[in-house]
Amino acid sequence: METIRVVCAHDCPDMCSLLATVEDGRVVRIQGDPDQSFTAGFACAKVNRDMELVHSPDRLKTPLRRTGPKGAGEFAPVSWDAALDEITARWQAIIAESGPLAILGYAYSAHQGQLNRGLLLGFFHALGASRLAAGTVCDTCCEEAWNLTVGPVGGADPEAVDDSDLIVSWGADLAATNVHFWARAEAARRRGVKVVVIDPRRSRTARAADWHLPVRIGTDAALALGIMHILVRDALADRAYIAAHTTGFDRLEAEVLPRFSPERVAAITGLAAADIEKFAALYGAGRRSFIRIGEGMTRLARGGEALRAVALLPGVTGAYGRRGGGALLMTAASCELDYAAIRKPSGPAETRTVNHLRLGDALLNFADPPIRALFVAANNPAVTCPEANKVRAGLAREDLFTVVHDPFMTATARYADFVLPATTYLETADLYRAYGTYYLQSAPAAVAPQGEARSNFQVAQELARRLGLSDPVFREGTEALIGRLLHGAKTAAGPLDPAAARSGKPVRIAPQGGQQFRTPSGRLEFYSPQMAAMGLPPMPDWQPDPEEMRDGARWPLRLLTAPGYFQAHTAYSGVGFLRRREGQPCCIVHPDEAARRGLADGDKVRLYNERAAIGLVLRVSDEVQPGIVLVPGQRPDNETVAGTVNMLVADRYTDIGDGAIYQSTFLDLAAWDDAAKEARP
Ligand SMILES: Nc1nc2c(c(=O)[nH]1)N[C@H]1C(S)=C(S)[C@@H](COP(=O)(O)OP(=O)(O)OC[C@H]3O[C@@H](n4cnc5c(=O)[nH]c(N)nc54)[C@H](O)[C@@H]3O)O[C@H]1N2
Ligand SMILES: Nc1nc2c(c(=O)[nH]1)N[C@H]1C(S)=C(S)[C@@H](COP(=O)(O)OP(=O)(O)OC[C@H]3O[C@@H](n4cnc5c(=O)[nH]c(N)nc54)[C@H](O)[C@@H]3O)O[C@H]1N2
Ligand code: SF4
Ligand SMILES: [Mo]
Repeated sequence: METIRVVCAHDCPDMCSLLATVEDGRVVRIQGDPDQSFTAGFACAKVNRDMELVHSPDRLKTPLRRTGPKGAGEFAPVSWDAALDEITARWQAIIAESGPLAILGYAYSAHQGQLNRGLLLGFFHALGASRLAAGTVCDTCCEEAWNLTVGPVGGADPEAVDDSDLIVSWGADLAATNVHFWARAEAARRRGVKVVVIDPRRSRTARAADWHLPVRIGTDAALALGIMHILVRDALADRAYIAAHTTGFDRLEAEVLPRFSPERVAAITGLAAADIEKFAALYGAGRRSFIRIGEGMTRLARGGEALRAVALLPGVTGAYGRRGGGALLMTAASCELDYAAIRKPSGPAETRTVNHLRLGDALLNFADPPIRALFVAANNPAVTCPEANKVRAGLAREDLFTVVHDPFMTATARYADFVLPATTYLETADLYRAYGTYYLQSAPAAVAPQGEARSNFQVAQELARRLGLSDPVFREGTEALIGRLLHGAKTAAGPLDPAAARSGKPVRIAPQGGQQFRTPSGRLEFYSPQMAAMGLPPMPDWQPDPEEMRDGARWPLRLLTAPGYFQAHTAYSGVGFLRRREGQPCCIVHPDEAARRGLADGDKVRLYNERAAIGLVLRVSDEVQPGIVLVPGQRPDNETVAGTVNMLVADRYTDIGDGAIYQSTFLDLAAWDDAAKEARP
């Protein structure tokens, strides 16, 4: 028996340090590493089961070549050499006829290691293929809005929450998605610090908090501006901090805030004016109030504006200047590795880009040249991408040559011409830096690749070799490539010591002192000249969105989407225990909405709009308010009654960052009709 120090590579802000116990080449136990102070002692409920993910009977064992129609999931095993030779021969023929832009590499974040995530991107960069504008399904809206407000720099250190005097979880279900931060927040509560949750639904986090403000979906900008209105009115704004560290507050104060009286904000947000007053007083009294900003409020048409307004609040009270105060969206921007060495080894500076969330559109509508070859890794767009039916129509194109690299036979892989078995992170070595905490750590593989699985890293190098790409990064080993990443590396804690980074132990890289601002002015920007130049409103405001108003008039319910507790997208669907713990894929409505339709808890229901109809099991609960249907997680079709939630979602962009607008989806609900099984409107 051996214990190996590893790092959790799932897409999660915590980046836990883990101990893997290995016996006879098998992972038999996963625990939190007690030597890392933030994630100390425990892994989450999902990763505690990762031995079952690594050794799942559902793992792909060999490469597969399609034998049936696209999407049917009929395949026969082939050798790696045969698969890679045929893939590269097809690509060479496509490049000869249509150029490299006819190829799209669609690789994302399921392996958070810098090499396993980055080198596939580097391969497609060097090839000059159409380039993925990645992450628009996830965080580009919130990230860009933060960058335009605070600058490309990490937020408050989550460990500083030990010094906070108020904790606000704004649009984040911390008990599900950020469990180690939540553990710290709970410890603070035991010391008497108040925890407030601002979320349209009574999430697990909201239930455990001191106070839950059930804000109406998409109205956070109005709430934040209303709080600022009261802070100004009651002389709770820190004028010295505003003068020294911010720009444009005078204009916001004169031109925007007067319109956000508590009464108007109450009408917009659905909160009581008295509660808005009470929260503003609490926030204004806090010297070190910590806002953990989630992505929830940004997954809708005007999400960028919402994030900007919330991220400006700690500038009004000066909380940004004090340890334990401020706001945390992400931390990654403060860890400056030489990412380009891996992700952009060579290749044209500019090529055609494909927005991650518009894969369906790219596959169906791009011309000159059309996308003729698609390579998907660490991503399951047939389920997780908006307009999932458009994605599938694109994947079903007979003239599209598709390769999917994944540890499991996913809904996307079923459409592939070749499926390649991928390792999981426990079978790979890599260098990690967190995006929700200030840590960096290298880690070895815990066990050898299972079956014939190969890592993203290895596949990138083998494809590059076969295509004659000569960049050294496609020949070097992990140690050499980690050296490239660390070259000149800077962190919020100063220059990075390469020996520490390679030691396999967690390295803390947290900033000291107050929040830094990396905007063009070097200040927190209430008024953003950059945004004015981009044709965007330079100051946050709140207005109804015309398309949402139109769809809201047509359909009685609005979609609320939130991460599953025992699932993260589809990444754990290979673990039977977690599937059962998450329960049958469901949607949740308020008792009034169920009664109005004569529906009861446990009924199979049809969720539909002009785009599609899907089938889920109904749960009835007042954790959501009337007018909302909550669909937790993105469960694949083989688990649902029919279809998957993103079939209902449009591929429109958010106001900032071209992100996904899951929650600008409007729909209705009816009893499921077994006779009409198909997922059609
Ligand atoms: N309706 C709705 N849709 C959403 C969201 C939402 O809130 N609501 N959230 C969005 C967000 S935040 C995100 S990030 C996306 C996530 O969307 P995806 O990136 O598609 O996420 P997963 O479903 O987890 O797919 C990851 C795949 O990678 C595979 N995998 C795991 N490890 C490796 C590896 O090392 N190598 C390779 N090659 N494959 C690996 C897994 O088996 C899995 O099939 O979904 C988005 N979609
Ligand atoms: N267990 C689990 N953990 C995960 C994931 C997962 O799927 N499952 N996904 C991982 C990934 S890829 C990511 S990007 C992160 C995602 O992390 P986040 O997107 O920050 O997810 P949550 O923390 O659940 O925040 C979403 C919350 O926002 C609320 N919300 C929705 N709309 C609004 C609104 O208009 N206003 C306000 N105030 N709140 C709103 C939802 O009800 C929900 O509780 O989590 C990561 N961790
Ligand atoms: S909390 Fe996040 S980082 Fe930690 S073990 Fe779970 S998924 Fe991994
Ligand atoms: Mo994400």
